[in-house]
Amino acid sequence: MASIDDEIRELEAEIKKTQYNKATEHHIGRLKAKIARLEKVKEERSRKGGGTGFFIRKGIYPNIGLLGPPSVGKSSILNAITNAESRVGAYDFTTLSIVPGVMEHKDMKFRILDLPGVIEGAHEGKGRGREVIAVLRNVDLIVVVLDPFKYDPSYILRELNREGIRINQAPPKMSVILKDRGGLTISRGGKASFDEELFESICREFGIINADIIIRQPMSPETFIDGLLGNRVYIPALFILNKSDVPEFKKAYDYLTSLGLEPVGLSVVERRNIEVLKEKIAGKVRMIRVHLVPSNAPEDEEPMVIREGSTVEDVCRAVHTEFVERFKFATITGSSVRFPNQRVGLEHVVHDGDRLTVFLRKG
Ligand SMILES: Nc1nc2c(ncn2[C@@H]2O[C@H](COP(=O)(O)OP(=O)(O)O)[C@@H](O)[C@H]2O)c(=O)[nH]1
Ligand SMILES: [Mg+2]
Repeated sequence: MASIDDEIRELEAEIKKTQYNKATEHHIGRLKAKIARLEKVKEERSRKGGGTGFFIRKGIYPNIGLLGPPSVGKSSILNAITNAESRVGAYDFTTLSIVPGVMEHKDMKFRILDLPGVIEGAHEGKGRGREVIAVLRNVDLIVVVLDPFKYDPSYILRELNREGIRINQAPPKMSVILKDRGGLTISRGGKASFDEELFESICREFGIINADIIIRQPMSPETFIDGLLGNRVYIPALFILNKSDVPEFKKAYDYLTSLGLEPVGLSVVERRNIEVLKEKIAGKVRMIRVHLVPSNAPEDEEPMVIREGSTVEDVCRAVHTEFVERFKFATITGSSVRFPNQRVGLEHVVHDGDRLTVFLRKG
């Protein structure tokens, strides 16, 4: 019996040999839907098998993953932008060695993750690439590191894509309501434009026969499939071209620029553009400010600058683990709650400008 990978490879080969034109557009769209469905089956199976098991606790610092081929300078970059004491054995990724470090910039802190190099063919199980890429599903920014000797980003972009990671892209503007009966309607809202017949056959490919779907933007079949599957993650990315001190740099830089990737040129050995890199990283991550207000003193201190999406638990843990262990409840005044001093639990997600007071059990 052909494995799922074989089937996917066959479908991909068929897409490759089919000329793209008006007449074959539908055929290609359906082949892509078939591939997406097989990828989904594969993913569900591997999840049942326990998955890869690497997992990043999100915390209050944004997580930044350094991704790239081996020996382009990822570890050198980690050393250049983080302080040495922040890199010592911070946490345990057991078999996959990921070295974390903390980068400070202005009043913000970022957790930088130096990941093992990814080689071509990772998705088919070469190296530990698949696991490395899977870790990236949980980061706040992907920094793709290349150098003038390995500057072709295409396989890395392909690996990200196959793991369901969409970079520098917004989630599709569409909604899907599944129903028990009534058939399929795909309607337009706002600036929508799409191929209705093709989208219907993509739905059939996924077994969706009763649903109301509303599309609110001009949409390609790929984006439509992403929206139907709903398990894609949308993460910003930054492209670095390291080793600007070597003569081969310019050609590689021009090439990446021609792809529209806006690379940041860098030389770690000559310490060129290190501050620019920090600035760019900080600029790509969404941060919020939260004020911790002690219950017995109304005036607030310097706000904490933390990653968007942090919870009360993340904030408490950052102050002291006791704050989590002895946590009774917290009160918040701000946009994350409906009324001032509303009581919230550890799982509550805080917003920019929130004023937070934590109440602890007597220890
Ligand atoms: N010429 C040049 N070499 C560099 C630069 N940064 C790192 N290297 C060298 O590239 C090699 C690989 O670096 P490393 O940080 O271990 O790469 P990693 O495998 O991506 O972590 C080492 O020999 C570094 O000294 C740079 O800016 N310029
Ligand atoms: Mg390294």
